[in-house]
Amino acid sequence: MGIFFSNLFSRLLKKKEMRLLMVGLDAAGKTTVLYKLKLGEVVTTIPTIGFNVETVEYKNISFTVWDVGGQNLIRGLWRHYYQNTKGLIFVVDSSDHDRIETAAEELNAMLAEDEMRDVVLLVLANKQDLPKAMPAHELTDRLGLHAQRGRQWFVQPTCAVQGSGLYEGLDWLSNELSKQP
Ligand code: G3D
Ligand code: MG
Repeated sequence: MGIFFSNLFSRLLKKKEMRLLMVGLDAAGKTTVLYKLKLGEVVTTIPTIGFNVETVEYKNISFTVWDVGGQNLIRGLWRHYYQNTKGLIFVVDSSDHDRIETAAEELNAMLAEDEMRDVVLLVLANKQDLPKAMPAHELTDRLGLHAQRGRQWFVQPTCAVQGSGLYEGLDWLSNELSKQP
């Protein structure tokens, strides 16, 4: 799996630096995705209480990962990570009907930030293996993605524990980012 993803990102290695953020509610599957990619050592840091950041550096590409949801007080601290972000990966637990609205609010609040204006959005519709998983088209609706005019976005169904869909999603993202000047 590691080599698979390394090859995938080779297009982006021509760029000077590439910062990708991966966020989503807790238990969406972000850490699982990060480990599945096997790009390198996952480093966990806690910049402040309750704000846990995982990072993986792969050549000139950095992945920065944290949980969003219900932490209005620390939202301001996230801005530090927005700078130079080219791609946002939003991971959602497709089977979590109770929290899909919260997920939508968090996603839209982040996309409304000035620094995120030109960011390309990949949504990983994770946990598709679970019986009550919402399909991609329903998540697209519930997340309000059609209102994202002028932004490149894509919803990829995934099952992070099996690794399925991750390649396809990241291939799309890498392709979009390599088109950018
Ligand atoms: P987070 O980093 O977004 O908080 P994690 O989420 O990666 O820690 O995943 C939370 C739980 O969801 C984990 O279960 C993990 O194994 C599970 N999970 C992740 N992706 C999938 C998936 O695609 N399908 C299913 N069925 N489960 C998934 P545990 O039991 O370890 O808490
Ligand atoms: Mg995690």
